[in-house]
Amino acid sequence: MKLGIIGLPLSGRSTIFEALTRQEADPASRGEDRLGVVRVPDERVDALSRMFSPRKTIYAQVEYLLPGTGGAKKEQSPWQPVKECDALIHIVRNHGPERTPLRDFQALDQELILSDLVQVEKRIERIELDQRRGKKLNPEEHRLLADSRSLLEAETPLRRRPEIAAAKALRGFMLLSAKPVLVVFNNEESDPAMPDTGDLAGRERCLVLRGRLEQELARLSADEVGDFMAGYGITVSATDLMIRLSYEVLGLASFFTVGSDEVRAWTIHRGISAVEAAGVIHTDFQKGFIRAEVIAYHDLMAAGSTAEARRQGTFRLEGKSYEVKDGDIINFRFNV
Ligand SMILES: Nc1nc2c(ncn2[C@@H]2O[C@H](COP(=O)(O)OP(=O)(O)OP(=O)(O)O)[C@@H](O)[C@H]2O)c(=O)[nH]1
Ligand SMILES: [Mg+2]
Repeated sequence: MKLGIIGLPLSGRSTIFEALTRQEADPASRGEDRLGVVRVPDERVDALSRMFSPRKTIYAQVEYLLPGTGGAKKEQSPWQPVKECDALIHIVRNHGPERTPLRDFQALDQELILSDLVQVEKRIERIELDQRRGKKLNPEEHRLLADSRSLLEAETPLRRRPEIAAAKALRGFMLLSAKPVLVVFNNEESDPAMPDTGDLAGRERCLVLRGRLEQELARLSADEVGDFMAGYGITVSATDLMIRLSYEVLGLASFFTVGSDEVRAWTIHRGISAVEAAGVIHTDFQKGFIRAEVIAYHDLMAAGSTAEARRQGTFRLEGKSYEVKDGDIINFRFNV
C-alpha cells in the first residue's frame, strides 16, 4: 500500500518525507521519484513481542512516494506517479512569514479536481463517439462518469462520495480526487497548534506536524530522543502519529500471529473475512481453511498468557465468514 506525497512548492514535502523515511537528501537523485518503506509503529506488537520473546518480530509497513520534479519522463503527466498510489498525503505550508494554509490547501485540491475533470470529459466524449459509431455503451460506466463530471464541475472532490470513489468501473482511471487524503499542516518549530481553517477539519482528516523538528528528531540516536522531546514538551512523535493515520486513511487494519518463532503484524483491508485473511499469509491457508482460532488483543493481555486465556475461555473458534477485527490474534487451522 502506497501513499503519494503532494503539496505546493516549498510546503515541506522533502523535509517531511525525509523525517518519515529517515532518508537524507540525495543530490545525485535530484528530480527523481523517491520511495520509502516505513515500519508502522504499533505498541501491541511491542507488547506481544515481550510476551512471546520470539526470534523475529515483524511490523506492518507502508510505502511513501515523493514524486520527483520530472526530468527524464517529460512527456508524462506530473501526476502520473501519484495516480498509482492508494492514498494521498497533502502537505500544507504553515511556516514562514506569510501563511495561508486554507487557501493553499484549496488551490492544490482544485488542481486535483481539474485534472480529474479533464480526464472524465475526455472519456465521456470517447464513449459517446463510440456509441454513435454503433459500439455498445456500458451504461454503468457512463452514469458514473456523468455523476463524476457534475461533482467535479461543482468543485467537489470525488472522495466526498464513497459510492463513486469505490466504484469498480472507475478504478482504472485512478482519479486523483477520489483517493483518500490525509492533510498535514507543516508548522513552525515553535507552533504546535492546528491553524484556523474553518470547517476543513470536519471534512478532511487533518494532522499538525512540525516538519523541521521531526526531521531533527529522526536524525537523533535512540538515547537522545527522550531529552529532545522533553525539551519541546512533546510525548509522541508526530511522525509516528502520521504513519498510524496513514494506515487508517488507507482503510487498513492489522491482525497478529504469535509464537516463539515469530510475532507478526499482517495488513488487511478493514472488514475482510477470516478465510480472506488466511490468504494474506498463504494461499494454502486459504484453500485448506478449517477454522480460525481467535482472541482479541485486549483479552490476551488481560489474561497475561495464552494458557490463562484458554482457561478463561476467551479463545474463540471462528469459521470462514468471520469478520476479522483490528487487533485479533489468529491461529489458522488448515488442511494441505
Ligand atoms: N520553519 C520551518 N521551515 C520549514 C519546515 N519544513 C520545511 N521548511 C522550510 O521550507 C522550505 C521548503 O522545504 P522543503 O522540505 O524543501 O519543501 P518542498 O515542498 O520539498 O519544496 P520544493 O520541493 O523545493 O518545492 C525549506 O527552506 C525548509 O527548510 C518547518 O517545519 N518549519
Ligand atoms: Mg522538495
